[in-house]
Amino acid sequence: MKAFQFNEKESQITDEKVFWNRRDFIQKAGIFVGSGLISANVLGQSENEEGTKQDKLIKQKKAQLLTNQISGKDLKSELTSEYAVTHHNNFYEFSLDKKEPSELAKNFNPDLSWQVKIGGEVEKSGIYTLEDILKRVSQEERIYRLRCVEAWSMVVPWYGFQLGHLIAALKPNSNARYVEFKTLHDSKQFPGQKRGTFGSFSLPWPYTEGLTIAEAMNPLTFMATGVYGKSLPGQNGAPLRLVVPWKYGFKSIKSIVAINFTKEQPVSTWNQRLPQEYGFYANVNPDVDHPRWSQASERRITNESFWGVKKIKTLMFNGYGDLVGNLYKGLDLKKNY
Ligand SMILES: Nc1nc2c(c(=O)[nH]1)N[C@H]1C(S)=C(S)[C@@H](COP(=O)(O)O)O[C@H]1N2
Ligand SMILES: [Mo]
Repeated sequence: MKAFQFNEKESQITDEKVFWNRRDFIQKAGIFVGSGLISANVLGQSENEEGTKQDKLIKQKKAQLLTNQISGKDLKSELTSEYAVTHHNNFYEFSLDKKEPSELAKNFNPDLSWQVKIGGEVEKSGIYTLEDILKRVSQEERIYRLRCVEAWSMVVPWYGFQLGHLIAALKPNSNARYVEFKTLHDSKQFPGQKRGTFGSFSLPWPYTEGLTIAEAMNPLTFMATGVYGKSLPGQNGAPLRLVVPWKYGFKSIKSIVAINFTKEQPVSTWNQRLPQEYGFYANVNPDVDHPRWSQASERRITNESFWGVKKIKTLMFNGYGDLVGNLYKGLDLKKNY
């Protein structure tokens, strides 16, 4: 199976550059119009050489820190073992058990012909194969913390691409306020989707998730195609799954077959199933407990002894507040859990 593609077509890269430049321009223009004046600084007159140099250094340092934080290289020493990442899973389409998905997914090996239907408020709607998608983006490794709402966590080296880069290439229109994702619905491949598999407990299939467009465009938001340098195993959401590291794990929907740009807030499967326990936002927050347990700390899984790891403090936004905190300014995070 050909898993990774580094193809970047000239025209698509240009599209993306134009998109970001335009955004920058609009943001800057917005500031100037808002304040009604252009500072001497902007005209490049007021600063002496010394100040300019220092500013540059500080800027470079900040950019460096930001890059480190996004790529997660600082987490390299905390990596959860490959065995634990691929044998302790939540994937209810296979099983409610943690260990069983790794067994039951052995024959689920989708390849680059996997289809994703792009629709809604977007210019370039249509059915794309994974191969088509990977031609429009470049892939990289990102090491992220993963915090499940059940209060266990891992540190995972994903491989994939920044979702914002794909979104820019797809060109959503101005009505697109949210992005909706759906998992494959096929009970032949996913035994958990057969009626009665879980007795009285069930989820409404297909598993559906959503983000605001700003959340989806955030540089942290990632689409994984691989883990630990290999293509994604079935149990981890092959061949394409979302990774939103500042939110509880259930937002990171697996085996995606549809991406829709919508005006209205999409359904989130767990929010639909148990609205008092699971919100749409689902930001990791040590100050807002689950109705049945505390979220103040977590069990960090490091190796094959899944349950034997001591408790560590849960961080606000799972430690990514610098990069995402501004998305929630003015929002009551207790109400919008
Ligand atoms: N389609 C689908 N996506 C899903 C789930 C699921 O059951 N079905 N489980 C979620 C939960 S609760 C978590 S914690 C993560 C787990 O990802 P991992 O098994 O790769 O660690 O996947 C999320 N994505
Ligand atoms: Mo989870």
